[in-house]
Amino acid sequence: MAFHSTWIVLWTILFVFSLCTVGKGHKGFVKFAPRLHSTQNSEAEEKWFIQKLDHFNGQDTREWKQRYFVNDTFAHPDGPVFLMIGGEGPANPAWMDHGTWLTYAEKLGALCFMLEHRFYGKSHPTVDLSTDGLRFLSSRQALADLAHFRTVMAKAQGLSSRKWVAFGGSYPGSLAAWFRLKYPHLVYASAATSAPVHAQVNFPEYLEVVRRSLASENSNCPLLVKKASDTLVELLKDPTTYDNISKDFNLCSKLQIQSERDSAYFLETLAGNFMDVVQYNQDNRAFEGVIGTNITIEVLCGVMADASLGDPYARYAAVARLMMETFSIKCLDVSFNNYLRDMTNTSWDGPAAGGGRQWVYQTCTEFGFYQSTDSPNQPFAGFPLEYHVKQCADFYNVSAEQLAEAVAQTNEYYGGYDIRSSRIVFPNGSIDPWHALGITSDISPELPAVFIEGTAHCANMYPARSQDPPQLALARDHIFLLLQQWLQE
Ligand SMILES: *[C@@H]1O[C@H](CO)[C@@H](O)[C@H](O)[C@H]1NC(C)=O
Ligand SMILES: *[C@@H]1O[C@H](CO)[C@@H](O)[C@H](O)[C@H]1NC(C)=O
Ligand SMILES: *[C@@H]1O[C@H](CO)[C@@H](O)[C@H](O)[C@H]1NC(C)=O
Ligand SMILES: *[C@@H]1O[C@H](CO)[C@@H](O)[C@H](O)[C@H]1NC(C)=O
Ligand SMILES: *[C@@H]1O[C@H](CO)[C@@H](O)[C@H](O)[C@H]1NC(C)=O
Ligand SMILES: CC(=O)N[C@H]1CO[C@H](CO)[C@@H](O)[C@@H]1O
Repeated sequence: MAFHSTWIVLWTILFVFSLCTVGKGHKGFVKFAPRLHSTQNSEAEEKWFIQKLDHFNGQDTREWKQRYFVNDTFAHPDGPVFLMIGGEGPANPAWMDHGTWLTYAEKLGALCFMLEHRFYGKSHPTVDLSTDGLRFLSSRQALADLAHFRTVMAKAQGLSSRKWVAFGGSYPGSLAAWFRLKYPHLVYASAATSAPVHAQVNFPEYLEVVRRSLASENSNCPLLVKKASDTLVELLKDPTTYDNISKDFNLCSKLQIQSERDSAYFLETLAGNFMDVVQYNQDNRAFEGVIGTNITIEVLCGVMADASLGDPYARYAAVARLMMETFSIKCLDVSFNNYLRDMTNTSWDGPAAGGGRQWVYQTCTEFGFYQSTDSPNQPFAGFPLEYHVKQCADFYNVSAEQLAEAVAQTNEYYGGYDIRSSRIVFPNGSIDPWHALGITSDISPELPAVFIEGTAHCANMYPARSQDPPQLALARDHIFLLLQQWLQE
């Protein structure tokens, strides 16, 4: 199977087993991130909640069905209610029988719900993904969905006097914090893991953290990556090298560079190998049906340091081939035009309907978060901010000015780093590139941060295992103690 047709499937399945996924809007990353090998059996049954299409227009009475899951195994009549918030991909039922939140639920006697985010997975508010319909896709509508779900469920099941606690990792981590911020009467406390609460159009810090995380493995590693990337940028200026490049990186068809976006897309795809691996380094994600979890920073930096493979450029190509092998991808499609075609397909069966089209829309209309190469303190090259911003116009007719305005409004609405609330805990991992937009030191005793040295994106949410570093186990305990203490107040 050629990479491209695989990729179409991959877009769709990528998110199936992910909860903690911000960053998968990144295309190169998306191509390699899918690590799904089997469908997990979960006992949790799909349930459906009648939801409003537009919470902010009383005249609009349209409704749709939102998917959710329940686990009442540990529910105690006086216990709290836990609500896991779905994010930018299908809600994965594997979280209904795995994950640290369930160990908390067991100790605290909690009833557990997970609500899928509108426009992702099977929760389809509109007939398709046309840009016109996507105006109902926003974090504000998603929070109002949560509020309505909380209100109706509490009434229907007699849970109004219980303390509700929200959980989420990554973008849903931000939603967990904002749910508590905007609806304090409905949610008593929140655990907002690896939450990028500050919206920012340009996010060059992401690759700076990738650099630091690679260096923490091998101080030479970022330099080798930089040499390789710089060599490739030079080669791209000379079309006579394209045959060789196509062979080295196992491209599906001969490389064609007609515009800057073609080279940007190619370079970003290759950088995506490293971004993906750093973001999820050693996270215990196998229960989600994820494969390739044995590809770590250590493995990639090992390849980059292996002189027997040739110069750094040749080693960089070896990394790309290793990733393709790991994810059973026959060849790499780096055509920007194919990407454009897929991202503008508005069908629910389309190649980007697994979440790519929706999430990039949210970045264009709310968050930015573009992982550009604009910082000098990182090893990659060739995909500047403009390349990302232009996609907002190409995919959704959103201009650079509209994007900047929307991102400013997001911070105005939620407060960014200056969030004012209480009983929200913000765990962060030191090697997770997303921590740069998160809360990394205590705002107040009521808004504590929990620092986890040496862990990646959302590490504390995954199931515990014996080889976890002690600081990760301590962080899980710390979060539990905070929740327990708050619930006793
Ligand atoms: C609820 O979680 C427990 C603990 O992981 C698990 O044994 C049980 O199967 C789960 N129930 C459902 C309905 O998912
Ligand atoms: C392509 O690679 C071959 C050997 O692998 C080398 O001899 C040749 O000079 C390269 N061609 C170009 C245009 O760089
Ligand atoms: C990762 O695991 C797979 C399957 O177990 C194995 O085939 C592959 O060689 C491993 N890769 C590395 C780099 O350890
Ligand atoms: C969108 O994707 C679907 C499913 O892959 C396909 O059948 C359809 O032809 C595509 N639409 C366009 C306009 O390309
Ligand atoms: C794009 O947006 C502008 C206004 O922002 C509007 O005038 C124009 O008609 C839109 N184009 C399309 C194709 O929707
Ligand atoms: C990497 C990082 O930003 N870590 C921070 C997480 O939060 C703690 C506070 O608990 C900070 O001290 C760390 O610097």
